[in-house]
Amino acid sequence: MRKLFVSLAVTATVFGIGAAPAEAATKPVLFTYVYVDSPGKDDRSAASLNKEYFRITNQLNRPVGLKDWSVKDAAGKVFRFGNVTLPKKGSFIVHTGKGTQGKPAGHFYWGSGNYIWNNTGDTATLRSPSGATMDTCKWKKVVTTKC
Ligand SMILES: [Ca+2]
Repeated sequence: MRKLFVSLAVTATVFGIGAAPAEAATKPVLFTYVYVDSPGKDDRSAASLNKEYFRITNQLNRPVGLKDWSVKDAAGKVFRFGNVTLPKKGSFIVHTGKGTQGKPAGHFYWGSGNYIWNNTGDTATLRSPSGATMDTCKWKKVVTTKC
């Protein structure tokens, strides 16, 4: 076993794998947009709730499985992804209201009966299944936030 590790270490050095690859410096998946203020009156209708949403984007050149990845607001409300895979360089949009997961393609639904993202300030936190923070997006006023 020890011999195998040594051999791998040497191989890694020779091919430069030991050095941090460019990809490691990049967040694999990050928030690229949070549409915090649903247009029109906040009447909690399905259409209005679903016009509030966030978007995450895969920065990598390979797909990323999102099973049990979660997104949390500052109040502790949590959305958890099911067994879905974010395509390489692809994006998913998660709407606040109800809908059929994955329909249309790339669209998911928090399933909430009320708004999630506070217009006047909030923080979105993306976590991997281990609980590691992968990205955060903060805002302090009514904006269409580009993260
Ligand atoms: Ca809102």
